[in-house]
Amino acid sequence: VPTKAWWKSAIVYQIYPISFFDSNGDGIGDLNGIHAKLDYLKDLGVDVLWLSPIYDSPLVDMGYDISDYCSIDPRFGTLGDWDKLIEGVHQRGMKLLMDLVVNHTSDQHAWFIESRSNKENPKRDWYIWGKPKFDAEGNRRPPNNWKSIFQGSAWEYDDHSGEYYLHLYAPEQPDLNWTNNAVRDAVWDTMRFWLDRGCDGFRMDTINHISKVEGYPDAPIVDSTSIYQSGSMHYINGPQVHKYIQEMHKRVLSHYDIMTVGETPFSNEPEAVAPYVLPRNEELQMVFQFELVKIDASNPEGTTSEGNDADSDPLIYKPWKLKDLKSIITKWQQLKREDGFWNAIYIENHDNARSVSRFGNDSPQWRAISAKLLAILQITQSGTLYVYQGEEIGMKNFPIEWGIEEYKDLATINFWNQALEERRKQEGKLDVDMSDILKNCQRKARDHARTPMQWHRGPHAGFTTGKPWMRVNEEDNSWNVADEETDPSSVLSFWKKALQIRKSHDVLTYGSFQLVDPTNDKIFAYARYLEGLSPVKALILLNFGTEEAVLSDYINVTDLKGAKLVLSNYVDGAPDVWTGERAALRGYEGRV
Ligand code: TEU
Ligand code: CA
Repeated sequence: VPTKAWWKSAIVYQIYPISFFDSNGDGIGDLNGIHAKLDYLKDLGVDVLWLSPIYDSPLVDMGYDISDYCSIDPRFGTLGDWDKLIEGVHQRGMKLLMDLVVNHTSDQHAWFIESRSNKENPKRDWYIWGKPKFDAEGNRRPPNNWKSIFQGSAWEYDDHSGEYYLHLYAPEQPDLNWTNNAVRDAVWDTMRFWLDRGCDGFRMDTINHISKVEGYPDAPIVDSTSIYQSGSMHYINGPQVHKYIQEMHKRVLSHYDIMTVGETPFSNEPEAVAPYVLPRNEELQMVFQFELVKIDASNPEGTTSEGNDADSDPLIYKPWKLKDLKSIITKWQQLKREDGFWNAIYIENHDNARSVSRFGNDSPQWRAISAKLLAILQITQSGTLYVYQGEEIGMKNFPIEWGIEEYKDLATINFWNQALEERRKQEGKLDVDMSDILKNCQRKARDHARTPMQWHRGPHAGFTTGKPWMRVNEEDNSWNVADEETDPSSVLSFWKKALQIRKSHDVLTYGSFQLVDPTNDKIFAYARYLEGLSPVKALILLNFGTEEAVLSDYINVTDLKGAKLVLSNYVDGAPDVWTGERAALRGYEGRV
């Protein structure tokens, strides 16, 4: 049985501040807006808030491009507002995590401005600079062939010094050089700044990218249609990464009672992921692995990977199979439990489309029921649970009718522009059909998670009294907090109840996990066990389709008869289906 800890049983709620609540009518969510909703969050059953970045930023990548780690962007508020917020959070017995984005800074950060000012500047080596190469025809080429995760080369040429700098993400997000001791010291200082001010921990952005293979070797050519190739094998879980995180732990983390969660994209190998988390390594408490949220990402042609790494294009849709969802969840639930591995449970965040649209069914008939099914899926897994803003009210993707102009994310816009350019070149005309690309955006774009929170009926769903920075998805219908709060059968009411059930049954957080009826391709069924003086067993049955589905014979239905139904997403929770020979579940029915 895993040891207990406050950060293990905590319910974390991710806030995407710009779209949460606008307190002053400028169309941008802000810190005072979060403060105004603390009672709502407390009432929902949340213990910890994680704020996506609110630091000074040009917002090229919506705050994941930071120009000053120790100040608040004026659009979000002031340091004084932050102090007031943390006080309000602590008064209510909650905690607050900040987003630590230190693989890269903004190109507007003072460190980078100095670094690029000239080759002799002491900060030159704080970033990763490389000399140009020249091809046979004498054309200038970047130092290697790595592709940026946001399209194009991962290197940007700097005219002034005649060198390139590395940016794994956008050109406005230059990568810090972690081999430089002064860089690491500056990061530790930044962390202490927030911890000493009262912050309760960090979510660490792309923390498995911070160490690159020495010499920045070329990536193998896998995609013959492109000059730039995924260099992920040279920077994901790189050679020094554990040394750096252990240093962070020793110098900073170990001095505070805090919570830590690393983001580790494009890495699904237990042998590569577990070391960040295993307590004996003294690094992080848990990580966000990407295997489940990449389940519907396709690969560019010619690659052999399974759609789970940096080679896959997250914007091209590939249908997912329940079989894969079952095996991915089972794999992580069972991973190295005896060694203390601990999971972070999530299916939504600001980088993914809405879960009810991806894993459930967002048609009017099934939306509420399937959103509740996904709540059950999450509250019955072992690990620390993360709920994303709007998930608790069943927010869905915005409609296919919205044109590309409603999409604001640079990843979406780059994806669109690249396809547009290629097609125009290929077809030799400006007016090309982009409907399939728009369809992919409608399913997969990060934008769907970023529309303003829907608070109540009325203009812009109560998010702002001004003009929202991004269009509100559902302006005037009943999918909003106020309506759902008064409706006992709403998705919101269900989440509240479900979170209480998780909190009052340790087996759900700490129990072991056993897949049941493994070959059933309609139902995801599993059992959870907690040993101890009075052992507890929970059985979870989830039907992922609209049709009635039946459990395989070998499940002992008589065994179920003595069981107590603790949670169901159907109002008439305990019908006679259980008295029959075989247990049947109605469309999207879920039971604990
Ligand atoms: O995300 C890391 C990550 O790999 C993402 O690129 C993700 O898979 C991407 O959305 C695919 O399009 C983190 C942040 O969560 C994300 O918002 C940032 O854009 C990114 O880092 C760069 O800081
Ligand atoms: Ca505002």
